[in-house]
Amino acid sequence: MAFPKGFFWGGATAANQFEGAWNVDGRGMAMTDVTTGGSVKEPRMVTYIDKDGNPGKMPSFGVNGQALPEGAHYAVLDDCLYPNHDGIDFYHHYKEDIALFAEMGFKIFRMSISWSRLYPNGDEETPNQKGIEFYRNVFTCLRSYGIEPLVTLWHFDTPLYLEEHYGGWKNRKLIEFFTRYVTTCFNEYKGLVKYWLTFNEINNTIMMLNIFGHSIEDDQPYKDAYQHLHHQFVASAKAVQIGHAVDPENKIGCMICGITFYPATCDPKDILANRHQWEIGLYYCGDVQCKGEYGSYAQRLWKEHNAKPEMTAEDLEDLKNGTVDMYTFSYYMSQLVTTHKATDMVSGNFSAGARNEYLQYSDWGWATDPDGLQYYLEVMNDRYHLPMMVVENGLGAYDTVEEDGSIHDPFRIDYYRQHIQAMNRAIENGVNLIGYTTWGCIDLVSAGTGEMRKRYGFIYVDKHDDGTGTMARSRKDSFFWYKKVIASNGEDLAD
Ligand code: BGP
Repeated sequence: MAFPKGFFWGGATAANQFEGAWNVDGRGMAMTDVTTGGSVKEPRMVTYIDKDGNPGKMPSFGVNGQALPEGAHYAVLDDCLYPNHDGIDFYHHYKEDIALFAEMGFKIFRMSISWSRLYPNGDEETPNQKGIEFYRNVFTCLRSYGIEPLVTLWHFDTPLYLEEHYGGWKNRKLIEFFTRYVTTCFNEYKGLVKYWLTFNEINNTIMMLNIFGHSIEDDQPYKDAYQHLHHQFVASAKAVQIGHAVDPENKIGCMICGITFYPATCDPKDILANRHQWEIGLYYCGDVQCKGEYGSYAQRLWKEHNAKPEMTAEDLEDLKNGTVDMYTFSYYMSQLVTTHKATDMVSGNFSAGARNEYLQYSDWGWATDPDGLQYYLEVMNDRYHLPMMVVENGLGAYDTVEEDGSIHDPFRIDYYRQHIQAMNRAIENGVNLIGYTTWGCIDLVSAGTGEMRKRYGFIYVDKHDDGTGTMARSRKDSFFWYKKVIASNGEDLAD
């Protein structure tokens, strides 16, 4: 096998999906705290109190702040269940969980810092010491096992206060607040954390907008998305500069939601549409973060929606000086792009387009496509010439606990085997891949649907969608399998 010595095998999580303790030790709220559970058919709902004091709900569109009805404010309602409130309570189980990761042999563990645990409203001058302490304890615990922390600074969790009172990332002020927050992180965790990611799946804002629902004629969501992204690009570039200044050892990456798009037919119009989908969905963000400037096609994209994102000369300077050290991405599926009317459509959470007859789809409508991972790795390796990490990949599936407590998940093992083989081929073809952190290495709350039963973990957590469960942890068959994979540096993929 081609995996280099020192390859970072591990797993990935996000604060809002697994920490729980949503209102403990001074933590402020994030959007996920006012978002209910859903399913593959039912959207998650964001809850609020309207201007007349009546409770209300609106479908949650993706991960970023959304406009409330005039005069309303976000609120936790008594009769709703909010799965992210408890997550899997990593906050109180971190020692046990990290011991299990160590038992599997993890070299790296991806987690995120909850911004509102450090800055509850987001615009304070000084951080919440209890939040700082919690992450210091977690990082110290990881290090005691020789596990390298890989820390995402923003994983869909802008403090709710900033969403409500500042309008979220459309507002330039957020750059300043984010900069203050990350400066605290880099200073406080100097020597404990070396690997950082700025914004998780930064491209979702524009890619999902383009794939789903919004009428192409309606310019406003696009204008907002481009402005929002520009602010995040500048914030990310500033974070990179600060991170390097605090500790030149820091390696800071971008994080892109990687979907491999294919043209559905050989009609040249489909080939072109597919190319444009890569531009708006994948390159738009990757180019700014890796190359330090907007791609030439950005002018065309903005023009299509009469967008003129406001930016200063200093911003452009910042983008140049804040390019990332590594390209990281999530990979779950490929999708088809076509200009023709497709009759057989995929519908799932966060997946869409025409169905690919050569692929199998998960119960949540995601196409399993390991070749797509190889393709993606090879394209992005050529484009950016940076070290790469696959920082999310996995299969959300139902698990059954047998009477004796065992959990047999051969489908998950098979999925990982195929994707590891695909990474192996990419490395043989020259891709500079340095790490792999599987998504939801321990079961956690789904971002898309808010479900617990969409499970990804090697470690099962006894927590259910109705809020019940003991939170007990147990090892699935895949736990023992992944342990062998890591011990053999990817050589031994047998059952
Ligand atoms: C990515 C997110 C993760 C994670 C994953 C799986 O988009 O970065 O937070 O949740 O997708 O998605 P889901 O939880 O919807 O199955």
